[in-house]
Amino acid sequence: MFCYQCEQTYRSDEGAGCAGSKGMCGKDAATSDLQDVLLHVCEGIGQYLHRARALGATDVQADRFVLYAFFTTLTNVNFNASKFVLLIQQAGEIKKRVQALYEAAAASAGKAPEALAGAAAFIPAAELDGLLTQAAVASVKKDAVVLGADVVGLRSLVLYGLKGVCAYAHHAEVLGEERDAIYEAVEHALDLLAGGSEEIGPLLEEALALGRANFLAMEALDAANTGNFGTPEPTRVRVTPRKGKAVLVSGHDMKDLCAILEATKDKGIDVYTHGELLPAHSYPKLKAYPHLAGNYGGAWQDQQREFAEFPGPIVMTSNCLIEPQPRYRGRIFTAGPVGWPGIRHIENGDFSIVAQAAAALPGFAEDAAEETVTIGFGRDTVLGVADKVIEAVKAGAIRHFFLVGGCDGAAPGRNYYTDFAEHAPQDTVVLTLGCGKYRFNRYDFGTIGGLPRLLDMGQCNDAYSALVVATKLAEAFGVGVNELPLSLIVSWFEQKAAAVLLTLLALGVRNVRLGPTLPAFLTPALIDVLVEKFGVLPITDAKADIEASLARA
Ligand code: FS2
Ligand code: SF4
Repeated sequence: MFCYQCEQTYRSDEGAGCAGSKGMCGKDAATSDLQDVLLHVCEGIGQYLHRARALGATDVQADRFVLYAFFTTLTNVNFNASKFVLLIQQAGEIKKRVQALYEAAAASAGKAPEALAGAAAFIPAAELDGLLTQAAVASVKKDAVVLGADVVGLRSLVLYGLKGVCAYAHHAEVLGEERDAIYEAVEHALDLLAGGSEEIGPLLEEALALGRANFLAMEALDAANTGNFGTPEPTRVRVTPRKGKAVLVSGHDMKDLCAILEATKDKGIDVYTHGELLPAHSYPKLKAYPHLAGNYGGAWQDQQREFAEFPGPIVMTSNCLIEPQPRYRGRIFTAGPVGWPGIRHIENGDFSIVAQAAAALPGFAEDAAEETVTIGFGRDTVLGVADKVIEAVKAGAIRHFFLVGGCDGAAPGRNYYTDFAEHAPQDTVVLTLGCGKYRFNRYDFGTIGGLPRLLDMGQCNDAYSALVVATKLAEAFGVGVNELPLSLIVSWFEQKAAAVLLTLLALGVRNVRLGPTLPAFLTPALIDVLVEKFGVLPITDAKADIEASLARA
């Protein structure tokens, strides 16, 4: 195995990357290799889909499969080797289908179809051993000696950005929102990766194209969430448990959460959100369920302790899953793209088994003293008070906005984000999103100009909401987004964050402070490009970065 797609990848003086028998996340070598093979077959699917589309033929089922397949390979999603064997066989069948689609489209157009090599011509073995032998052709490092580290690093940025796009687009798709332009961009990127592109320029262009596609994916997900569950509104959420039977739901998937609320309705069972599902409490149709009781625990990296202590079943609907521990292995379930060997997986959105498990487990014996956090400051809420905000900025009451958002993780350097939010001066507003907020969202930040100083905008994909707000405020002030008194302090961990970073770069947002460490797949030369061409700034010290941000404004 070789994998360096996330922030916690193994690092040493000799270089970075998880290799050997297991990655830092717990992904074993066979699973990692099978994920590479699955992505390789999907690249072949993309080669045919890309050409078929140029001839007016599409296969939306194949596009949807690619989104799902890519999602399963994100960090902390699916660790189940046998699932990947099945997905690879499915991908092989879909590849045959889209090859026929392309050849028929070419025949109708009176053209001879191209005889495609590489991933398109790859035939996956039928058995596990054969697939593992084949995995070498699919490794991200396979052409490293010939291509050089910069090209391999940039190809990796494209691949990982594509994973993020696919994950967000899949979340939107299951809620009924699809964009043909996203499928077109995904097919284009797959074809480029399959073609073994060796040029820095086109690869950089592709990374930016994926950034634009990711903006569309986040917009589609925003439309999916608000269309199905209403517009987020400011909401106080209980973060301490109350007496009674309980289910805990983690991940990002609002559709699964809604199905769990339905499955447990009127049964005397409370539903708690965990991690990136905290924003669910601000959606009117979800908060209307009286048994959506509160939020439990913090960000994903603390789950082994928190899940062990939770007195009911747990459902993991997307990343980030860590190896389930014996104390809760028997009462954790996976759904959607998530999987772990031996852990029960919910198919087809039927969560009745979860309700049964909750009824059989003890639940919380007593009410804990009530504590709350306030969330729900999405684009509509913030823009609803835009006049107040503009006035406060013009009057000098609000000096600056800091968006401190992104992923959390276990790396010690992540205290930077706590320090940053804590030390942001009183005349500044802190916007936040993603699971990184758990580092500071229980602190009392007070108010400013009648507004809370900490505004929680939602999940990591609600970077869309933040971009809409920034664009509208820039219009109101008659300046560009880069001229606003706004600094972005982004913490990355996995591939969705890589996609969000590409979106910021594609939209021309400069001076994004990125940490806690820079991606291991980016070489010093590629980092120079990000710094010089796009104004990306590696984080340093929280107080120094605050001062530098304010001095720039
Ligand atoms: Fe957090 Fe993990 Fe949201 Fe990332 S729960 S790091 O996948 O997507 O952010
Ligand atoms: Fe290592 Fe991250 Fe890959 Fe897991 S996902 S194997 S921790 S680089």
